[in-house]
Amino acid sequence: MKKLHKKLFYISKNGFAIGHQDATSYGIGWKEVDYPNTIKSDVNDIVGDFPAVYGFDIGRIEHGHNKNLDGVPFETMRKLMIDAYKKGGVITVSWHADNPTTGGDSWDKTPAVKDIIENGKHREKYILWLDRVATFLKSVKYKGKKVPIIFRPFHEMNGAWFWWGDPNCTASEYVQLWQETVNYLKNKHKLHSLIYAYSPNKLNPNDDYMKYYPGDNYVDFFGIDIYDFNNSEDYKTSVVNDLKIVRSIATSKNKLYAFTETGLEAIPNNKWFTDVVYPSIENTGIAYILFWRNYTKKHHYMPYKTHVSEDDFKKFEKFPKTLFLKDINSITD
Ligand code: BMA
Repeated sequence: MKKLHKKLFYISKNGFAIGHQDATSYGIGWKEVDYPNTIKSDVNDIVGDFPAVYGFDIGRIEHGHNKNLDGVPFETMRKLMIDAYKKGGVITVSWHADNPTTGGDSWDKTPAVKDIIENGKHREKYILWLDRVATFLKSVKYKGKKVPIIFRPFHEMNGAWFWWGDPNCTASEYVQLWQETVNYLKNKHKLHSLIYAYSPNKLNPNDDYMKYYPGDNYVDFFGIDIYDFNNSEDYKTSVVNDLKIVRSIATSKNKLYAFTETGLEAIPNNKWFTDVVYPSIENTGIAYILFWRNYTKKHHYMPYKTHVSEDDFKKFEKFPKTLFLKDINSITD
């Protein structure tokens, strides 16, 4: 974990690592199972290098299912995490947990946080869920040691779309859930290979970035999620403003920070990476930027071969601060 922290620090001094959610699990027109003995990624198919940061989501691990909410088998996920780590990549994990009160998904807004914190009526169930999370994360090992992971649970809590978001729980319930989760994973499971990342969504005018902050002893890393909803001017303004806030808070606490989720769905603007993203993040000091998943031709956030943004992404890759897998290997060697 200290090594990962150091690595992220060096990365942030040289530029920012480029990340992709489910980069090697699937892409447009392919799945990992179709390539049993090779590691494939849409990014690599375009620029001849892999992402430096690998996002995975463990939603449904809580039930002991063998596939996550997007159909990725946990066996595959573990294999891909270890492979990425072995090659010098950074692993980050989000958790789109189902609603423990109703059995619905993460987007089921029925209040549930109050039911799973201490003395809540579904507390036991939540403890079992955490046991399953811990068992899986502990099983991700390379050369006998646990792979360090940036763990980003209960993200975008200032938005209204998840059961752990505002107004579906109070800030103090949220803080309690976070603290109890961290304590349980550390004390009961001796899981010390996680860097805990706090990542609200884009700040609306009256939002306070710190409203749900669980405290310096419970958060190691800061982030923010901002998407471009086909309004690049708004996006740029938010990215610059919000990352300034994240930077000043993180720096004052001596912690690192990243742009933990972003994207423009289907990337119809063929200059988006070079004209919109790069200038907005160039001087922010982030350790990485993570683009969301490539699921279908309508729902993807990285280009793929033949996509209109392919050339723009190639230019983006050549920019001095964009760091891919080969770049971060040379930094840390
Ligand atoms: C969302 C969408 C969903 C997906 C979820 C978790 O942003 O991509 O389709 O299930 O993330 O990966």
